[in-house]
Amino acid sequence: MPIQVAQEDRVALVTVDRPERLNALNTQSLQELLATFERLASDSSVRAIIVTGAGDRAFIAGADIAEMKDKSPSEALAFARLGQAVCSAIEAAPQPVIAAINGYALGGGCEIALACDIRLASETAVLGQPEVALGVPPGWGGTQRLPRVIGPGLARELIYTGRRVRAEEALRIGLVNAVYPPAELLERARALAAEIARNAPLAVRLSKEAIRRGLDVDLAAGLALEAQAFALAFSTADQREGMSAFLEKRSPEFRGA
Ligand code: CO8
Repeated sequence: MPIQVAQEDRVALVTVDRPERLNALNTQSLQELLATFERLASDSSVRAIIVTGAGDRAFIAGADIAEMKDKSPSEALAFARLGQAVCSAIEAAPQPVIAAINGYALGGGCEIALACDIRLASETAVLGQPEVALGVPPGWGGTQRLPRVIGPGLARELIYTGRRVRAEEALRIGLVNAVYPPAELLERARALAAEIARNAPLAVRLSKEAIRRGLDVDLAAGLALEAQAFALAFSTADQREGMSAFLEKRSPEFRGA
């Protein structure tokens, strides 16, 4: 199975496991990834998700070029839509998703990382959108999410040149949040996921949704979304628990309700 899922406490670890292809995604692995995120979305025991790649060389080296090469335009459209559906499922997952980028994150691999809420990289990570060197534009959201993450000027440069970016530069331009030695990456991702998992899950979920939907609308509409999310939280037991615990000087016990 190209996609492995393990759960420890309240954190799910999703591993793309095709190391002999540097974890490049073919149709089967995309379908499994989509099914995995659909399942995790409705699993309230999961409070945060980490995505990483098997082995020590690659996060995901992109779409599987061998499978893609002979596609007709209509087959390519279906393949683009499948990859986009995976990215949208990651982006819309109720739980925050952390990309632990343990090596190459190129093309579709960079696009999967861009769909995640938070990107952490190992010192060996290499990111980029090399599609134009293969005769195609990005197809799984790179033209849309990269400008939203690093700004349109740099995104244009990276997409038009196909230039690869190493971890330190990725950190400088805001493409990743932090860089760690390879041996520490997963441990750091787990610690971050655990920190998120300690908070009220519905409040985290409402925050994620307000940020995601707010990025696609103007400020006034975004603020209206935020006010609605804030009000909605006041219908939860966790709001009462969180505020009571503060006033009673104790740790809250959130139930996700
Ligand atoms: N697809 C298929 N196989 C791959 C891929 C890939 N993306 N990447 C690596 N592999 C395979 C290699 O072919 C090789 O196989 P073999 O051992 O049989 O020769 C094996 O993995 C190991 O790779 P290398 O020998 O090339 O390892 P190197 O260390 O020399 O190089 C690189 C590592 C730099 C990562 C190199 O493998 C590389 O450039 N890979 C391709 C990266 C790339 O261009 N990715 C973007 C692909 S396009 C894309 O993702 C578009 C997504 C949107 C699609 C839209 C739908 C139509």
